[in-house]
Amino acid sequence: MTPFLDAIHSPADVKRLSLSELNQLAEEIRGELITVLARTGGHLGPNLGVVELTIAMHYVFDTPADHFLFDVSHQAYVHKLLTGRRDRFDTIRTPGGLNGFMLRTESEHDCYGAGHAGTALSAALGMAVARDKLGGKEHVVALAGDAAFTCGITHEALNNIASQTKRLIIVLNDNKWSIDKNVGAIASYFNKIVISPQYHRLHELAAKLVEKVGGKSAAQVARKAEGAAKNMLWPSIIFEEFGLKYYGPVDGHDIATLIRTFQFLKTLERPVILHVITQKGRGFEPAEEKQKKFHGLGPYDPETGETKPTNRRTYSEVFADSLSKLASSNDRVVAITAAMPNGTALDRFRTVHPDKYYDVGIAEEHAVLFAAGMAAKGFKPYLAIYSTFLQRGFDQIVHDVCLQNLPVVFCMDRGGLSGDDGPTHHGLFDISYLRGIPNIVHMNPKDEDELADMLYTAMLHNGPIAVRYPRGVGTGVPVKQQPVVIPIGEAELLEHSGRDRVAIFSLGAMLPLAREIAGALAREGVAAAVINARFAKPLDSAMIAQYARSAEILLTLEDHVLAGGFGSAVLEQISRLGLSTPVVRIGWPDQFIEHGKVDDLRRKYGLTADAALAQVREHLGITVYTGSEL
Ligand SMILES: Cc1ncc(C[n+]2csc(CCOP(=O)(O)OP(=O)(O)O)c2C)c(N)n1
Repeated sequence: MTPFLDAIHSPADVKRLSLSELNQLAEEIRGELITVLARTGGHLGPNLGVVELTIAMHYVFDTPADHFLFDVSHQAYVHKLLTGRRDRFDTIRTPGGLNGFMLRTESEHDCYGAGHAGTALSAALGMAVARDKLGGKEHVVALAGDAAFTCGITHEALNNIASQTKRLIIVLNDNKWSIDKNVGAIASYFNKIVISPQYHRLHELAAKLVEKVGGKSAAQVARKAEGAAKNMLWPSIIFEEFGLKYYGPVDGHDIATLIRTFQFLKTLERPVILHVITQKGRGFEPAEEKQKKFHGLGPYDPETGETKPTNRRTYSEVFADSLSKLASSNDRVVAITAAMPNGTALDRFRTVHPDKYYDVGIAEEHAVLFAAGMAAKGFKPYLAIYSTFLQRGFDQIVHDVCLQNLPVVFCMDRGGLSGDDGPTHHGLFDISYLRGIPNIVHMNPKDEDELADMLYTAMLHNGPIAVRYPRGVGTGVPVKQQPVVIPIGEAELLEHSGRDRVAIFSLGAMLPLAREIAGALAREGVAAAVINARFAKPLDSAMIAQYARSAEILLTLEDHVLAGGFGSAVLEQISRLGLSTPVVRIGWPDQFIEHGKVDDLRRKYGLTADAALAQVREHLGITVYTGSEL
């Protein structure tokens, strides 16, 4: 039974509720999050932590006139529930359903989309300055987690805010957690504030105030508390040095305090930061106990929080275990993550080699430079960053690693379509953005065993090198005890007949699709060679030349955008050879791909055997009779 949540069709409905009803609403939202996400998966812990905070924000401010920007926006589910999307909430992260992040096209209440960390403050400042220029009165509120303050851009924004606007509200949602424990000096600093004796004194004052006005409506509380709020809150220094007024820390689960605080902050004519303390996973015991697991996960049991165990190792796990072995035999091998020990599986490496493991925070640019520095001193840094997040380190890859030809290994997890997370997380651009840079090598393993070989190859390679592997489990092939070196730029010829009319160049984990296509062609009497291309750079020029001369058509397969991708590289090579062999390229089109199930999206966008076969047959002039023509 969710009577209060059922009655919320827009933020205006939130404003009609009394304090006790708002608290009841919070409980109903918690129940909704726990039951719906048990089926769909999603960011349960972060959202359970911001239930009261989001309710209070919608109670005090008026979106869409006022603007809320959520950093990463993985914690915006409550916002979605309060802004007219409750009826579709059970579709979240499912094909055709609500996106798991803020999306400008999804609602007028989503003024700014996100999925990557550290963007909220800068974008909010831009909106505030635009408002000031246009003479607007609306409020701009940016909510960012404590880990977002490990991002360089957050600090670049802080440096800029006070000189640009007088009205901007920043909410620091401090739950001590990134996905793993938050790391670094900023995390320790926030912790110092929270455990200071003043903080406890402030909380006693806050509690007394609530007691005094108990029984009155939240609106009355807010008005009465306006003056008192000033005394309740305690200034701290670091943000003040940036010219922002600091308030807090306040209890992020106390709706009354949050409401009166926002009412007060709203009246100020200066940029402010409110430090709010929340508990990640609040109200669901398994999530309170295992913050890391419940940050973001697939379906689970809504009673126990149990998830189905997988019996195969993921690519990430094979990566981490293989790297652990390499580090055991080589003192120079170190592993670096930008706040993703869990997602990249480097937490397994950390257990074996704590002294060779570095978590630098959500700071990808810094991570690349940090790796460059270590490489310049003779170390072999393996930098594990999702393909999509490495986009942020582009200049550092060009200017620092590749220009200086430093032996950094870029381990790009989630290379390819990421599925449920959607366009902010698909790793579909790294071949395009890397292959134009001199000195770099770009490798793509066909399976887990080849991933181990490539990591070994990278260890022996004296220059920048990248290896890209997909999300999730692989084919389940056994990984050899001792990896072997793969000659740089050498493709692997897997199936051939000497009379192949088609040559299928398959990149990475597209190999099963290549074999399926070859099998279908064989049944139609067309011989096809299957080549595991392995390298997007350097290409195996000899293999391409051989088949461009002997076959009637080349087919390239990649889990990457076609523009500037592997197939494009093959075309360039054929052009260099002065040949005109047709190349059918299968990959993602020139548009952002929505969230959904990988297989569904592959069908929709033509990354299937049928779609490839149709194009190949057309080139070969083959007509397939299905019987329906008769
Ligand atoms: C550039 C970038 N790197 C890494 C991530 C992966 N990531 C998603 S949420 C998150 C932690 C966010 O922590 P915090 O901002 O404190 O919010 P919380 O989940 O604790 O509420 C990370 C590292 C990302 N979204 N963007």
